[in-house]
Amino acid sequence: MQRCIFRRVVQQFSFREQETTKGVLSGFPTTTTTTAAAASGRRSKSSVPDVRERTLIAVKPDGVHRRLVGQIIQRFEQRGFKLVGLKMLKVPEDLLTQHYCQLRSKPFFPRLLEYMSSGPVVAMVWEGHKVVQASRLMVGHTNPAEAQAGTVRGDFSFHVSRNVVHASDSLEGAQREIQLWFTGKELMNWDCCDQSLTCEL
Ligand code: DAT
Ligand code: MG
Repeated sequence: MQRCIFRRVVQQFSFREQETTKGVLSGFPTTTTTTAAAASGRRSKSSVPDVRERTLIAVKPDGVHRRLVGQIIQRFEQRGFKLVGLKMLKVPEDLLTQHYCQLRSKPFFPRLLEYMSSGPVVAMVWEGHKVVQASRLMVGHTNPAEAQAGTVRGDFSFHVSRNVVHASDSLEGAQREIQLWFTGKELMNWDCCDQSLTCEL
């Protein structure tokens, strides 16, 4: 019995080979059955295949300078989401221009680029059920003056030009941004030890 439990935990911790499915790398929800589950014939309780959705979260230069990275990561972990990509970088201007291409005509665009390249950014990809929608709620309104207490922006910032964190605003946006910021090799497919409780609902 003990050996059986141990084997199961080891199986669940094991990394899975990087999948090249567009959806998995991009943030689109993808229906997959985990390798461990497939190997063991195990299915989620509802017999619905595991649905994974991904989003891009980035702690902006002001958040890094103010040592908020840990607290922001903690909120996503606490919520039950899974970290599948993480890196710190000085963001090149061409990446920022593409990332914010929809805002190119805005008067604040040059200042936005200047601020986003003023220091290191911590970029992350988080995975989980409806993570795009949930993370937008967790991050809060674009303008911190209107963000609710309890949200990242509502708790840590007061001005729209220094709002601490970025979160993709739609599935399509998440797909585009993840492909822009991360290569496939930088994203990790792995099973949490509590996979069946948090990821296979
Ligand atoms: P969000 O970051 O909530 O998705 P957005 O995509 O509309 O918001 O804008 C991207 C960033 O641009 C935002 O996080 C901060 C900056 N920004 C938006 N509106 C601004 C404004 N009126 N003045 C200065 N910066 C602004
Ligand atoms: Mg946006």
